[in-house]
Parts: sequence; C-alpha cells; structure tokens
Amino acid sequence: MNFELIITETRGRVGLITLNRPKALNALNDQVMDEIGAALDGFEADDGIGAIVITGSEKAFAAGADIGAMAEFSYMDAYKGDYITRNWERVKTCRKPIIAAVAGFALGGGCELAMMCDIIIAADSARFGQPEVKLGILPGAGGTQRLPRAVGKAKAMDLCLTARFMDAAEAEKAGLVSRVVPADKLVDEALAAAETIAGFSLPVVMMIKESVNRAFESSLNEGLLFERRVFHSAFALKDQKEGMAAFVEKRKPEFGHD
Ligand code: CO8
Repeated sequence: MNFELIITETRGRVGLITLNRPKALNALNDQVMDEIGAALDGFEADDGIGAIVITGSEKAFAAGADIGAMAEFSYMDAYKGDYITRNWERVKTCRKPIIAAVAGFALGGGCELAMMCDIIIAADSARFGQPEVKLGILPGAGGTQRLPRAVGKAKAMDLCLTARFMDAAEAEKAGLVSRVVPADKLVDEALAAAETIAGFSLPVVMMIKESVNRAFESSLNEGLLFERRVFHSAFALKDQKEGMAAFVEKRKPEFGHD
C-alpha cells in the first residue's frame, strides 16, 4: 500500500499505522482519514493481522481536524459532504482491536480519533483536549459523547467547555487511558500489547471487542444476554478446544485463529 500522509508497516501479527504529516502536527484532513480507512481495510482483510496500532509523532498524535480545510466551510459543505461520517466512521467499524499509542498533542479530532480506538496507551508527554470551543465550534467526532463515557460528566464538561488540556497522569486517573509509559518506550509498549492480543484466538478477540462495545449501547440485561449468546458460540471454535486442551495438558496453546 502506498500512502502519502501515513506510513503502514507489519510487525509480526500487528499492523502499524503512523500518521505522517509532521508540519501540521498530524492534523486530520480528508486525505489522512481516507488513507487510515484504506490501511484498515487492508489490515482487516489480512488473516495474518490480529491487532492494529495507530500512532503519531513524538510531538503530536494529532492536533485535531484540519482547521484550514474547514475554515471556509458552509453549512451545506459540511452537511452535504457528510463531513465526519464519510471516512471517520471506518475506524469505529473496524472489527479487529486498535490501540492508539499517543504521544504529545491529542486534541479535538485527534483526541476523538484516539477514543474511537479500543485501548489508549499514552506516553508521559501526552496531552488530551477538546479545544473546539475556542474555534467557535463543538467537538464533532464523538468528543461530547465518548469523553463523558470515558471520564464522566464533570471532567468531560470541564475539558469541552474550558478547552484546557489534560496531561497523561490526569488522563490515566480519569480512566481515558489504560496505561502511561515513558515516551521513548511508547511504540514498543503498544506493539507488545498488540502482539499479545494478536497471539490469542482472532475470533475470540473480535467477540470480546464486540461484547465490550455492546456495554455502551444497551441495558445491562440486554448486554448480558448478548454476552451469553456470544460466549456460547465460542464453543464452536477450534481455538476453544485448543485453549482448554493446552491448559489441561499444561502447555502453551497454539491458536489457529478459527
Ligand atoms: N489544523 C491545521 N493545522 C494545524 C492544526 C490543526 N488542527 N494544529 C496545528 N496545526 C499547524 C499549525 O498551523 C502550524 O503550521 P504552520 O507552521 O504552517 O504555521 C503547525 O501545525 C505547528 O503548530 P504551532 O506552530 O501552533 O505549534 P505549537 O507547538 O506552538 O502549538 C498546538 C501546538 C497547541 C497543538 C497548536 O498548534 C494548536 O492549538 N492547534 C490547534 C488545536 C485545535 O484547536 N484542535 C482542534 C481542531 S478542530 C477539530 O478537531 C474538530 C473535530 C471535529 C470533527 C472532525 C471532522 C472532520
């Protein structure tokens, strides 16, 4: 795959996407999002890939949607062009787990892109924020919806209404990120976590992702019912037989990913 604004690599069973628009602090324009979508298409179609990492640079995961590209938009440009859903939703629909490895700024659409992923691992340099209010707009890719689900109403309101940034320690305490690591270890730590995930049964990993996401879409009872159905279906997998046989035989399982 040839891209201009992202770099894609395969590391073992992990697909790595590095945003590569350094002069604009990885600002997310249509081309970047199209390229991320195409990279995800490729990784999803590849049976050799079990998990994906999206990262940016040391200075910025992404400093937001591209302000210059939006500045002269009319309402009809935004509405008719289906601004946001057209290519951003692809991240949400990816069925393989995605880890966001965040160093530096993750602001506006950058924070929202990270929140569309399944796990956020932050460098100690990471700074999260939804500063759209300063531009006369509001978050448009989930900031007012995913952030309160992650950190609660008080902190989400604080970030969206005051535009202040949250550092990595605060983000971890608030529950937005799963772990904080030294900046120079960020990508290695994220790749190691992704490789661990990719070593498990791929269908089970996908079922877990789907089930945890269900928790945000349904009542507890509906979610529990969904989990039960998916749990039962896991017994149709060869990987379940292998996983349990390996435990009983005190050996490492060799998952065949089906
Ligand atoms: N869009 C376009 N260019 C950007 C952006 C951006 N979001 N952020 C930074 N840049 C550019 C700057 O214009 C500058 O370019 P140039 O060198 O040509 O002047 C370059 O990146 C470096 O930036 P700075 O010189 O400003 O670097 P500093 O270290 O001084 O400051 C900051 C870094 C604090 C990150 C600062 O650049 C900043 O405040 N950036 C804007 C942050 C922001 O407001 N983000 C939200 C954008 S709006 C948004 O994301 C809405 C999402 C809605 C859904 C998306 C739908 C598609």
